[in-house]
Formats: sequence, C-alpha cells, structure tokens
Amino acid sequence: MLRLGSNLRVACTRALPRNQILRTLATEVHANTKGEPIDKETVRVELPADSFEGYMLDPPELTYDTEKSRLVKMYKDMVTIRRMEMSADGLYKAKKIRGFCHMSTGQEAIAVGIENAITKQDDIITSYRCHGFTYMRGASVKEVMGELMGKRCGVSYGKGGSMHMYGKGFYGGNGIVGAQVPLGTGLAFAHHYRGDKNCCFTLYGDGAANQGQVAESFNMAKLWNLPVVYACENNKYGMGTSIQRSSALTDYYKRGQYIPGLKVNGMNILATYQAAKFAKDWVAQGKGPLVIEFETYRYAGHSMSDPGTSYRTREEVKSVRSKRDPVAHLKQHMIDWGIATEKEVKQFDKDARAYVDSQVKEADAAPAPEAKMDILFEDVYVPGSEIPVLRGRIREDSWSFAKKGFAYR
Ligand SMILES: Cc1ncc(C[n+]2csc(CCOP(=O)(O)OP(=O)(O)O)c2C)c(N)n1
Ligand SMILES: [Mg+2]
Repeated sequence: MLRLGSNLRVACTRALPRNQILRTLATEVHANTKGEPIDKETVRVELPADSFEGYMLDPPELTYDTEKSRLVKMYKDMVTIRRMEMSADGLYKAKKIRGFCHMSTGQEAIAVGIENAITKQDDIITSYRCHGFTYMRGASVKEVMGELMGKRCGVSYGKGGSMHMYGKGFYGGNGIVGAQVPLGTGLAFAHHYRGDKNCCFTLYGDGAANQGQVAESFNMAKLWNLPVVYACENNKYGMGTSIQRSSALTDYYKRGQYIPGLKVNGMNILATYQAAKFAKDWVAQGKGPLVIEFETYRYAGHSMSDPGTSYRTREEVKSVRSKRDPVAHLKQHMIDWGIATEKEVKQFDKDARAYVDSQVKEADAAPAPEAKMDILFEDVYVPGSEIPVLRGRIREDSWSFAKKGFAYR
C-alpha cells in the first residue's frame, strides 16, 4: 500500500502543495542531514588489475583521485550500516522485531559506493535487503530501526516493516523477487521522458537475475535507450541455492546480451565507487542501459530464519570475512595512506556504535502507530489524490477517504 503512495508522488508532484507531498515520505525532511562537508584534499587510488571485467565495453580507469574526506565518510557509513544490522539482529532475537528481516552485512560497499557516485535527483530501487540503502538515501538509523520495530517514527510510519522502506529518490524495499527490475526501468523511463540527465540504479540478486521480467526489462531499456543501471548483487546464493546450482551462466554482467556489462569487486569500496561513477557517466551521456555485477558476499543467513550454515561451510564465511571484508579493507587503506591513524579509526568505530545505540534506544522507546482505522489507511495515496472509495476484501470493508470511515457501514 505504501509503495503505491510513494510511487504516486511522481504523478502528483505538480498538483499538490509541498507540505502535503511530504506526508508519505518520512525521509525527505532528513535527507542530507548526514552530509558532512567533503574537503578537497585528494589521494590517488590505484585499484588492483582484477577489480573490473568488461563486456562489450572498456572498463573504468584503475587509477583515480578522490577526496580523503570522502573515504572517511564512506568508512563511517559502512560501519554505521554494519552496526545497525547487528542491532537489528539482536532486536529480532529479543522479539522486538517481527516478520521478515534480511541483513546486508558483508555487502555494505555497494550501497555506500553507489550513493557517493550519484545525486539525490537519481533514483534507487532494490530488493528486500534494503536497510543500508534506506540509510544511505537519507533516513536516520532511528527511522530504519523504528520501522523494523513497527513504530510511528519509522520511515514508513511503522506500517511497512523490513522490506517496505522508502524515501526521496528511493522506491524500496520490494518483497517480490525481481519485481523491482521493471519498476526501476519505469523510473528510468520517467527521466528519459522528462529529458533530465538523471538515472535509476536498479538492484537485484543473482537469484532474481534468472527471472523473465528481468529479460523483458532489458529488452525495453535497450530498445528505448533508457538511463538505467541494472546492478546485480551477486552474493553467491539465492536463499540456500548456490549460483552454480541456479544459473546456466554465472557471469551476470554478460546477462544483458546486447547491453554492455561490467563486473566489479563488490568487496572493495574503492572499486564499487569508481564503477558507480562510471555507470552514472555512461547513462548521463545517453549511451543507454548498463549491467553491473557486483561480486559480493552476505555474512548472515538469507533472512533471520536462516542460520546460513546448511548450504555453505562456516570456513567459507570465515574466510571471506577475514580476507575480503569491505570495512577492514578500507580501514587498512586509510591507515596506509595516512588519512587516519589506527586510534582515529577506532574512534570512528566507537562513535558509530554510540550513534546507532542511541538511535535504537530512541526508536525502542517511541510509540507504535495508534490503532485507529484512519491511520491504517493513511499513506495509501498522497493526500489530495485519493480515489473516493478504496475497495475492501468484502463490500463492508470498503473505506471512504472523505468520510474517514467505512463507506458502506
Ligand atoms: C517471485 C518470488 N519468488 C520467490 C520468492 C521467495 N524468495 C525470497 S528471496 C529469494 C531468493 C532471492 O535470491 P537473490 O535474488 O540472489 O537475492 P539475495 O537474497 O541473495 O539478496 C526467494 C526465492 C519471492 N519472494 N518472490
Ligand atoms: Mg543472492
């Protein structure tokens, strides 16, 4: 229901006063509050030769300059997301979070790398593994955690839960595997139609990559030359099924066939950031769609109900964590390049922990939405754009927005 409301924002933007539009987008008021100034002192990044592989294109440069402060900010954001997910894990076990809950620990370099390469005018849409993206698009940790705990302060006012988080330029949070891919194609079509230079990053998993609607979306995007970046998070498993057991071709960056592709080391934020900048540039130049495969790994099980150990070995998880962890990787570079001392990095970790813990505390103490029918039906539509009567499961359940009550009772 909420998804419908936030999608309608596009259609209604012109007709409605701004304060009304804000009602269905809790994060808009917070967007950019985390935006620390990026100072200009730069560092030269030299990526390993195996960071990229191209398909029908020349991969991005392995050497580039970037701001030191940007790397620090990226580090802090990755640590914050990790701490946030770990808190969610604990709260789930304490039964304060119910229902579905999918963690992104291990995959932080993708959400953070992409957000640093695009603007708030670009769009992102993703699957249910969405907490990190919601935070990076502008939500506070309190809003994400509040949503998980079903609180009114949540990013979807406590009525969506883990898989249903939205914000300005962020279209979820989608529980149906692959369903976000045609939606992302439509968002890119909107940019194309308006003639702006913005794009949509459409994320999906290696499991979702085998869906028919993904192939249909590729066709239309190429046919109409849409500014869409199809970004496959290849974390090696779809639930408990390894990519070798599910996919005839595990080179997901080649799956666009007639769409150029790029494979990226998704555990190295210096590579994900450079790849996302390259992709943004590609679509802005009017070259049409691009397929990116971020090769990554999820540390947790598929969801909270999966311990994640029956279809892979503990050694496999341990080995990725110890050798390829994106947070440890950036930490080492910051120290080696003299951007921060070991002591300073420890302080960043401490600060992130303190920030997340205090936000969790506030969210935990916050009230749930009031158990009132009109609150239940809020945010189905942008205020002022409602249909007269929303049909219920049976006639008596139909809701009248004008009456703020049941239409036929
Ligand atoms: C259409 C549909 N089919 C099946 C499911 C059940 N399901 C949920 S997640 C998932 C696996 C998806 O794996 P992948 O795309 O690799 O994403 P990941 O969980 O690894 O991020 C499946 C089969 C679903 N939600 N929707
Ligand atoms: Mg997967």
